[in-house]
Amino acid sequence: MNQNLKIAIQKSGRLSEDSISLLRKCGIRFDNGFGKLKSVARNFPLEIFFLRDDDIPQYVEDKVADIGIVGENILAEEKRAIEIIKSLGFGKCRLALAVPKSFTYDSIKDLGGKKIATSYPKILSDFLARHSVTAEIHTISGSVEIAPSIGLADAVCDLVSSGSTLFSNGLREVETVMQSEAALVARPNLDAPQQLILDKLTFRLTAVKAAEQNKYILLNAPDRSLEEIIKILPGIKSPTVMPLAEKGWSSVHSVIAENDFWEVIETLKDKGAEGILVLSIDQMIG
Ligand code: PRT
Ligand code: ZN
Repeated sequence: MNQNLKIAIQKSGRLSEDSISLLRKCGIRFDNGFGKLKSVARNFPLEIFFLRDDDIPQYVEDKVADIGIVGENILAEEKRAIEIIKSLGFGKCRLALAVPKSFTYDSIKDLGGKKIATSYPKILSDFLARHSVTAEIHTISGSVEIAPSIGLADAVCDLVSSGSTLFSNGLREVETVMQSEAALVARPNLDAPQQLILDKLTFRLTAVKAAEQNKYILLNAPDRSLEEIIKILPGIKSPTVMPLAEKGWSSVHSVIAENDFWEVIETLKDKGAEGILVLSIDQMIG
């Protein structure tokens, strides 16, 4: 019996590179999907299937794959019997409503009776219903942004990341329908061996993700401000403090959150810290 866990990831598109690199950061070695449907990892019981993103939820539900990496936008539209295990922090975008610049838009009520082009008809119709707006939804599978200029629709509901596609098509974003990012999904009730492999994989993913959100910091501090500096750098348990050969100075090692990073550095400098080194962390195990 095949005891591997099967994961479906996007073959070629916006999620491919990040999905592959995330698995690699988890220490899993495999050939990428260039021209291939499937690859077997060399050092972890995982088979990787390279598929179109839209097909991934169905493949997971139908047991062709056990788990997958796919955008939450697709999961929300498809509503398959699969579970979200973990959001992965890449492929971030939003599904948004946009109107031509000439459209006078004050509130969502202005979309009542209008034609809206989208590839996400279910999410959009739920959203409109929640706001008690009735509009005509026109489902198209690609190039949604050109629909208003060719007279196919009055407004669009499409994925946006930088906003430049909307801008260059003369459209203005007016409502956020949903926020999305890539997520790890799984079929419910996996067999015990597959569940065990999934647990190992999520343990590694959690360590990689935690590491990405933190930095390792080393600095020299004058002993007179050591107490204050330690307060700014709580670390995982508490910072490591070691005396330097030069009297009156200590070396402090700690972990800081990527988010507060620059602010923390500035405060540390104000307190007299010197020789500050900041390093990336590969894995962080709680
Ligand atoms: O071939 P396959 O079916 O696998 O790929 P695809 O072409 O359907 O999907 P792909 O690779 O474009 O997107 C895969 C997933 O990436 C989506 O399901 C989202 O979860 C996520 N994602 C993140 C995005 C974007 N950002 C994004 N900006 N998906 C699409 N876009 C498109 C959007 O539709 C619009 O055309 O990019 C354009 C807008 O980008 P900005 O930067 O100009 O705003
Ligand atoms: Zn697709």
